[in-house]
Amino acid sequence: MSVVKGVADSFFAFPKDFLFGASTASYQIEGAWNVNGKGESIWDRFTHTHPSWIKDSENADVAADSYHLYKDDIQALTDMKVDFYRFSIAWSRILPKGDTSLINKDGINYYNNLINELLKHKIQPMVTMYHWDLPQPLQELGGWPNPLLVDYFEDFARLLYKNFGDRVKWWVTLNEGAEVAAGYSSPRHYAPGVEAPGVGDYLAAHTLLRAHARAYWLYDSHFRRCQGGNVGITLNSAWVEPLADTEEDHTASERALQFMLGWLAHPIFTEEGDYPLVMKERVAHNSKAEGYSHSRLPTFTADWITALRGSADYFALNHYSTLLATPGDAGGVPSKDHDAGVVMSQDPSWPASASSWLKVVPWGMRKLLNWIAKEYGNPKLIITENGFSDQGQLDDVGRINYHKSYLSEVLKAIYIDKCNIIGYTAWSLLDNFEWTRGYTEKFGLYHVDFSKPSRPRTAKSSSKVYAEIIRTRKIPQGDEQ
Ligand code: PNW
Repeated sequence: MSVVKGVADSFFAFPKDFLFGASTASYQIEGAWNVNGKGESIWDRFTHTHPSWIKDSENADVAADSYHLYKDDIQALTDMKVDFYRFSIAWSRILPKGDTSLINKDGINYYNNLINELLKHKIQPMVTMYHWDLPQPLQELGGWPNPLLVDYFEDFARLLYKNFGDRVKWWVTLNEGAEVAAGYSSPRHYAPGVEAPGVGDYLAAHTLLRAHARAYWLYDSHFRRCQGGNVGITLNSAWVEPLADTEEDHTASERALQFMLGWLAHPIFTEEGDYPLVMKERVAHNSKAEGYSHSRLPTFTADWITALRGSADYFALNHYSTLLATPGDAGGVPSKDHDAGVVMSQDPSWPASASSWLKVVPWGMRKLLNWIAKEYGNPKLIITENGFSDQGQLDDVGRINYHKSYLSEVLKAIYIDKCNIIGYTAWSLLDNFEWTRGYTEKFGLYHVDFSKPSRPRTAKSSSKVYAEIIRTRKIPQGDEQ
């Protein structure tokens, strides 16, 4: 094994056309929450109404102020010579009411300026259409559980293709639908904080999937021929390892992966389409036992199963950490966790980060990439997020070791396992607002001084190592001290 590791690390360079990028999301960095016509989003509402639900009672009203400082961000990207920059569009900056009755010219200008400045520096834009900041007026209609949002999202996507599609060749419709859906499951975790576990989350995901498919086929039928880009969807998953090497634990880990990743991936990336069979069976069974007249998991019509199948040009994956699985009672009744029936844990010997959920388990990356390749026919795949949190120190050895060790597993997946991986994105370019953890956990390759009104950016050691990896297409050897 150590021979294989040595070979992979020192002799294998990333393929010539492999893409390296860095990622951010609008609410986490932009600030300017109510500036120049921007409407309110569910995260503005959530942080303003429930400061106590955020670890440091903070919000992202200003954040890294990238709305005003985007040129500094692009300078950082240029210094690292990344191939692309993944950022997201604040829906409510462009459509303050969520619908097309009001188009905010300033919002269009902001993203035009950002895209043009990137291209000037030879950095490709990768645009996430939706990274969690739903316009509040659409939440007043019920938010994602309301199937009408399929139409609203399609209108939003059309506006983006029309305004930016001449220059944007990489689109991500939605970031982490499973986490978006969690906003309709438990009150304190994610906006909008609707408490309807095992019901609201399934309904939200059902709309999210159909909204994604609409945006995909809209591109395919009206824009692809002229614009020639790629449309995908970012899905997130931990790797789930059996707690013990027993048949039950193997079955539990497989089931956990289906409930976590298969939930949104199976309808899009398998030949048969639809939700994973194990999900349909278990949710139907539990729903019946709980006295529901229907399964809490909604049903797709045959037309929707067809529309969802194949609705992605590439697989976009966010991956950070690994969990251990054994069968058992989890979650309240009803809930998705209870439906999955898997008790999850982490090995206390795994190195920690500043985030309780994020343990450093590089081999989980390779196992997950292999699971995806096997389950979904080895799709073209871009890792759209992978990263490490600490307290924000400039000499961030933990982050350097994290990226080096995870990237070396990516190399093994490419060369030894023949997984079709074409790109990697570090989360994140900048220290930013880490949702309900506020500013207490830092993921940036660049430090941001949030105590200063000018929000200065400073390169951390990791940004220099990442630049070196990008320049040489190789992982430098040896552990950081
Ligand atoms: C991602 N998990 O969310 C998000 O896309 C980013 O906005 C966020 O800042 C980043 O990860 C770091 O937290 C995740 O439970 C949500 O494993 C949940 C998990 C992982 C990532």
